[in-house]
Amino acid sequence: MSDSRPILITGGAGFIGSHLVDALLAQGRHVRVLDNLSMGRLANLPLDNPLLQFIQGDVADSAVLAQAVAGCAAVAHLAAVASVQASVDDPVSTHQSNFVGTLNVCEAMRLHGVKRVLFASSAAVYGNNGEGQAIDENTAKAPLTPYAADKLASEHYLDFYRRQHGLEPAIFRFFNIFGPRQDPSSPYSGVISIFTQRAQQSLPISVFGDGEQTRDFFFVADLVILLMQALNAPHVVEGAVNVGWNQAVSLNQLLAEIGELCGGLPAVSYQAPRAGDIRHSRANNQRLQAHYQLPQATLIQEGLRRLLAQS
Ligand code: NAD
Ligand code: UD2
Repeated sequence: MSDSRPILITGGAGFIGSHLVDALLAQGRHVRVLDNLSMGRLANLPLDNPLLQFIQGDVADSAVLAQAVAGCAAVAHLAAVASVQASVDDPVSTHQSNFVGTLNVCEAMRLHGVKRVLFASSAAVYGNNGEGQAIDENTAKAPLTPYAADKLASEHYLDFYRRQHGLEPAIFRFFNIFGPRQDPSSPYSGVISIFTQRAQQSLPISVFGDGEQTRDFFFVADLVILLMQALNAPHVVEGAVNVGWNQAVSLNQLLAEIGELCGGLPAVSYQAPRAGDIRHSRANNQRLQAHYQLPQATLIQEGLRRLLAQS
């Protein structure tokens, strides 16, 4: 018999969360979204689908969270202030979302006997360590910002609840995720969302540095395949798992691909590098390969093509 208990997705109105909502609904699962709409948008959700329930609320509010978790089969905890810069500017308020929210998820799950939880951690926990090589999960942690410190502390608390209360946390350290619905509105939004939007609107593009810095870009549809596996797997992988392809793509390569797909580029100017910018970031993904069935990689050109087609 199919499971009619909902999956709770915190942050489900956002970029990654809304794609997970779509995938679960497509499988006939009941989905409950808790989002405060600080960044997420109702337009990202198929609100007319009777399998979907939307709750507008804050993960920092333990009472709201307890209600949202009640009766759920599992939780995907994706709600966070995803902007690193916002955490630098306002550590106290982002801590409420990015750490207290996680603790509230753990407590609510303990109270209601819900075991499985996916957690969206970040490559930010490594800071600058491992730069220039593929970073594995044992690389020393160096959280350089409140965002990174909150993600790392969240990981530790999830592990405490695993040992103490039998929670089943599947912790992922995302590298650079991209795809449709990523919000390009802040200067600190994902670089692909900014470059593609500006190329489509013929607005000038700024590259910070010489454009030879590299990132390990991962298409959101591929990520969702992994998250679905983690929700359904009989057992969770203990410890965090990097999510990247172990592939380096430079910003100049990105621009060349975007130019090809858009039939040209607007003016591109090279500015001073951003303070604290990491030069090269690339995931060692052996743990991911060992524990998950990786989909065929959506390579950058194909991912960009799909993103541009949906923008
Ligand atoms: P996003 O901003 O699109 O999604 C986050 C969602 O959480 C938004 O809908 C926002 O409204 C909601 N939210 C924020 N604070 C909340 C609160 N206090 N209560 C309830 N809802 C709240 O960003 P995203 O890229 O989809 O990120 C999803 C998760 O993945 C985040 O935890 C982020 O830190 C993590 N992550 C993303 C990337 C990436 O490359 N996009 C990389 C590493 C980690
Ligand atoms: C990503 C994550 C961040 C954190 C970090 C961990 C996003 C949006 N950010 O930061 O949350 O997890 O990884 O290491 O996913 N750039 C330009 N022009 C622009 C915008 C950006 O040149 O208009 C450059 C930027 O200076 C950087 C690169 O593009 O060199 C990538 O920037 P980003 O903000 O997309 O991602 P990153 O890796 O700095």
